[in-house]
Amino acid sequence: MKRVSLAFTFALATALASPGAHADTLKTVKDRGMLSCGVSQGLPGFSNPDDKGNWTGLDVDICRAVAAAIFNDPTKIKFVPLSAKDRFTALQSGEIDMLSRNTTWTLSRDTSLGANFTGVTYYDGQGFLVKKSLKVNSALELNSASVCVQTGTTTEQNLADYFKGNNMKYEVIAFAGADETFKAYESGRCDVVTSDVSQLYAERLKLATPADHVVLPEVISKEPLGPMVRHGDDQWFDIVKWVLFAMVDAEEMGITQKNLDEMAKSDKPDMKRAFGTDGNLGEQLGLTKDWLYRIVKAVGNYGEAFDRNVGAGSKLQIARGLNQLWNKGGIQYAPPIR
Ligand SMILES: N[C@@H](CCC(=O)N[C@@H](CS)C(=O)NCC(=O)O)C(=O)O
Repeated sequence: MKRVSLAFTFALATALASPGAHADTLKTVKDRGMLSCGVSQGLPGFSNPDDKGNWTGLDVDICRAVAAAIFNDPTKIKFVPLSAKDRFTALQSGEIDMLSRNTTWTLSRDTSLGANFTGVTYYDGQGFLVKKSLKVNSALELNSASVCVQTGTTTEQNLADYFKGNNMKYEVIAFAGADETFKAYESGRCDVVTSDVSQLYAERLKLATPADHVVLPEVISKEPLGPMVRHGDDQWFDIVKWVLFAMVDAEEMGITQKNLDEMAKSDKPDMKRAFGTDGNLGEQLGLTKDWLYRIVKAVGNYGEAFDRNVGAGSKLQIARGLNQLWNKGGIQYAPPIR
């Protein structure tokens, strides 16, 4: 079954990723007057709608930053909620201009899906969530456990690798959506649920008594999460890539949503380049000279977006950890704006 769907995906990717199929995405987006951005179906901290349909989250802010850079208006977006399984076809078919949905960058996704990852918005890894009452302290104590997992994810594959690699038996109980997966776990259909650690923290908040559940210490994989665009449009690839870099570089340069107007008056050469008061770097991307100003005004720098959505200023309370800047002990690093 799995093989059939992979072959099908590959054929579809090849058919749709033909050069020129969606070559001028920037023009398409401008003509439409709106960015179409693929997100999750609801994951607090990353992409989550409230009861009025307003989306917030770190992944959502990446979409908003791209819209701000193009339209100087972060609301010119149509959010398209996608399951793990459907996310890539939506990108391939042109239904969305970019995917910003807690998606792990892997070799096969970079190649056979006909897509490009534009960077890493969140360095994650896979973990396990169990009920405290189970009295398990380590994933290595999970031999013979039943495990709830979402289909169409790297999670499913890592789970198999981890149990095989540690000579442990397990029973998989797989679901297409996150809600079903976590409801099944909560109702006791499985002993443990596995997913990217950030998503475990997010989903735990939705459980009846979050404090009854604990994330085990093992992180069993690398899950670099980032936005994706289609192959075949280098300008669009550059735009989505540099919007994230602008957010990371802005943090490194000390440019914040609050001090933006002050910083924009700076005489320093790197500030003048970033704000477009010297040179035309934004225009080289197909945007405007004030592209970085627009981005930071709309969503803040990377650290601000992180804190507000998943970090210290959010309900998730996730530590910066690996997602701290490279010169502050983490691995977030953006090439220079010059
Ligand atoms: N990062 C992994 C997992 C992504 C994933 O879909 N995780 C689930 C686990 S919570 C999720 O986000 N579901 C939300 C949804 O289906 O809307 C991948 O790219 O395959």
